[in-house]
Amino acid sequence: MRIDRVDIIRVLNPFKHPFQTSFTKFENRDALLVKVYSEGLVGWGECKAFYGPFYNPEDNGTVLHILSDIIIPGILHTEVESPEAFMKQFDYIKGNRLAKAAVENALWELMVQRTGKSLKTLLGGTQKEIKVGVSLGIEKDINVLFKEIEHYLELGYHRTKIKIHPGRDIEVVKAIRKEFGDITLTVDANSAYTLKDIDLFRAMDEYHLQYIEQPLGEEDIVDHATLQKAIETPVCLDESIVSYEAAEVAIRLGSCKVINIKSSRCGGVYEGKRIHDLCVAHHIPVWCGGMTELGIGRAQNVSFASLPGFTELAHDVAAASRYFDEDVTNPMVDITDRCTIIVPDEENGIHYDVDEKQIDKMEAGHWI
Ligand code: OSB
Ligand code: MG
Repeated sequence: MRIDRVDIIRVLNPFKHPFQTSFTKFENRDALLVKVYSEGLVGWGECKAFYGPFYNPEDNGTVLHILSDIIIPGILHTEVESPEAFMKQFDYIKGNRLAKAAVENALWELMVQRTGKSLKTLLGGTQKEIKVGVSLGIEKDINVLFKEIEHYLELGYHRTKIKIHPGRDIEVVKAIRKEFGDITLTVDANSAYTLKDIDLFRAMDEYHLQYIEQPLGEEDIVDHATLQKAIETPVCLDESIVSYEAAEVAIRLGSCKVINIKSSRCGGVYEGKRIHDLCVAHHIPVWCGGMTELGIGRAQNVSFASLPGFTELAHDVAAASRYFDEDVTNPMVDITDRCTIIVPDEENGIHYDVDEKQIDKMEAGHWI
């Protein structure tokens, strides 16, 4: 693929309801989109970074630098054979995987257009539809949280995940169990605890959570192994799984029993698939995580989650309307009455076209 031109477009899409986590409160999805022009075709990639480095060490500012000063000059007016070749070319860049993934994702879109095959087919996806779960932010008033849980249970979401932080954890879990009984429930701590809290996590065993997501430090793999050995509930690593190597070490040390793969955090779909394959080989259940994506990233996550290992656990790939009134694809990603999302492929003919009018409306910056 000859790369003729690459644009970076910053868009702002307001959340319907602010999303509160232990690390920040999101009011807008502030995202960089990458538009890659190649031989008459256009491939879009959505960068998953946020406006500040409070979840990933990268943010929109660092991504803009890596893309405009290093990656784009490295590919412009050259031939890039494939996403894999792109990853090999930029292997010398340490970290900065969200930046790499934004372009890598756009290259997959170009491959889809060049071959006429769906991303599902190109990746070796096998599933027709994927199961959807919901991730609920921290609410000050537990009755507001209860209303949210009730709403998504009524819609049929396959798993309820709540965000926790110190002082707002086991009591909330206990109250949810009392109110909603035996629902499929998980908690996400986004690294808000340390091994000093081991007794708290022991006590949580009583509530039979499906898993506890990222209880300890975002760079930690060793303490999570100590924690996992001390509790019954499966630990699910999210932030810590930044690469194939990290996943390999986590599996070897027994740091978790479940992995949340966010392919972009690992450099893109190509790396994400390698991690998926590793987990399948080691019988580690996986699910596809989300970062409140806009439609471009959301649709790619749906295709990624059609890989054969993603069967048991529900994904943080919700309907776009879970977060937004409007989105950058046409149609917006939506759920079925079974609370699944159909994976676009050649057979069903479903695809999510990029809606450039919406992008123009949401545009907050443009770099060529
Ligand atoms: O930890 O999984 C996370 C959102 C932003 C950053 C990190 C996380 C999340 C979510 C929401 O939990 C996932 C989604 O629905 O996209
Ligand atoms: Mg998480």
